[in-house]
Amino acid sequence: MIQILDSTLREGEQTPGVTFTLKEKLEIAHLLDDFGVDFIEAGHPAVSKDVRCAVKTIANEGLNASILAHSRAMRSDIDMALDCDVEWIGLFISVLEDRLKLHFKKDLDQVCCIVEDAVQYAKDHGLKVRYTPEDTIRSHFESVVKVSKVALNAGADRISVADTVGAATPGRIGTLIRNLIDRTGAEVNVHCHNDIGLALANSLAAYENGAILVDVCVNGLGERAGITSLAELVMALKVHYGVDNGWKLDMLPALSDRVEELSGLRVASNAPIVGENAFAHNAGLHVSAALLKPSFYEIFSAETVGRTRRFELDKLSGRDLVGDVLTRGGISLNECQMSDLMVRIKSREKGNFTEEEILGSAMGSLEGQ
Ligand code: HCA
Ligand code: CU
Repeated sequence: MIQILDSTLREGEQTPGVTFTLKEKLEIAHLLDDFGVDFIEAGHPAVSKDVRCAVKTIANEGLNASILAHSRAMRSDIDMALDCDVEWIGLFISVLEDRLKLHFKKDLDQVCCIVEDAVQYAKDHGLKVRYTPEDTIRSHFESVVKVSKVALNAGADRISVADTVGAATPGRIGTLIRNLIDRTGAEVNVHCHNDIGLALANSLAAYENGAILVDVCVNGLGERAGITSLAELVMALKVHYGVDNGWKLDMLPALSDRVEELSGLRVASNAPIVGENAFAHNAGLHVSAALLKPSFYEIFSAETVGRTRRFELDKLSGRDLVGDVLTRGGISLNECQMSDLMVRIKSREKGNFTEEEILGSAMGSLEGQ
C-alpha cells in the first residue's frame, strides 16, 4: 500500500513568492480530492487567521481525502488545529544536535518530554497524529529512534521521515527507513526536499523500504527547490511499480496548469509529464519511429495523462513528418518538389516552422511547376 499526502497548501505556500487565497485553496483542495490523493495537508493554523480559516473550511468540505494540519509540538498550536476540525495533525520538532543546542537550548530528553506531552495532548483531544523529527536525515539515528519511540508510546499513529534540506541519497534514506521500521515498528511516512534534484529518487527508495506514504506538492512546490512533484511520483509508481490507486491521471495537466496560474511559478517546458515538451518529438529519426509506434520514444503514452504528442518542425525534421503534414494538408508533391522542400527546411539554421509555413512553402513548389 502507498498513500499520497499533498502539501501544496502548506509546504507549497512556503515557496518564496507564493500565497493562495481561501478561494484558491478550496479550488486546489477539490482538484486534489478529485484526482485521488489520500491526504491534504491544508496548512499550519498558527501561521495566521486566514490560514486557520482555510484549514477549517477545507476540513469541513466533506472531501474524501483526510485533512491534516501542520503544527509545532506545542499545546497552543494544537488548540488552533483542534479549532479547525481536522482529523489529523502533523507535529514536528527537530532532534538535530545543533538545533537542540543552539536554537532550542534543550537536551534530547527535554525535547522527548515536549514530544510526549504534545502527542498525548493531541491524542486526548481525538486527533490522529503523525510526528516528524524534522531534518531526520541529518539527525543522529539513535536520537530519531528514541524520540520516535516516545511519540509512539504517547499514541502517535505515524512517524514521518523528513529530508528537510534534500541531504539524502536513495541508499541512505532507504536504509534509514528500513532500520527505523525495524527498531520501532512504526508506520513511516516520508517528506523529501529537492535541493540536489533527488526528491523523487529518495521518495521511491523510501517506498521500496517500507514507507507507506509520500508527501508531494503539485509542480514540486515548496521551500527553496521544493519537494517531490505529485505528477512525477504518481507516474513513477505506476510505471515502475505497477501501482494504481485509481488516481485520475488525466487530471495531472489541469492540476499543474491551475497551480501554475495560481502560484505564478512557471513550470519548465522540459518538466516531466506536465511540461510543454514532455511529449514533443523533434529529431527526424525519433519522429518517424514515434509516428509508427509512440512507445519507441515515450515511456508511457501521452494519452495516459490526457495529453497529446507534438512533433516539432525544424531543420532536424525528416521526410516522414513533412510528408505527414502534407498529407493532412491535402498536398501531394513529386520526388523533386519534396527534395526542394526538404532543402528549404534544412537550410533554416535557427528557429522552427509552423505547419502552415510548410504547407505554404509546398504550395509554392506546386505553383512553380
Ligand atoms: C517545515 C519543515 C518541514 C516539516 C515537515 C513535517 C520539513 O517547513 O516546517 O512536519 O512533516 O521539510 O522538515 O516541511
Ligand atoms: Cu518540508
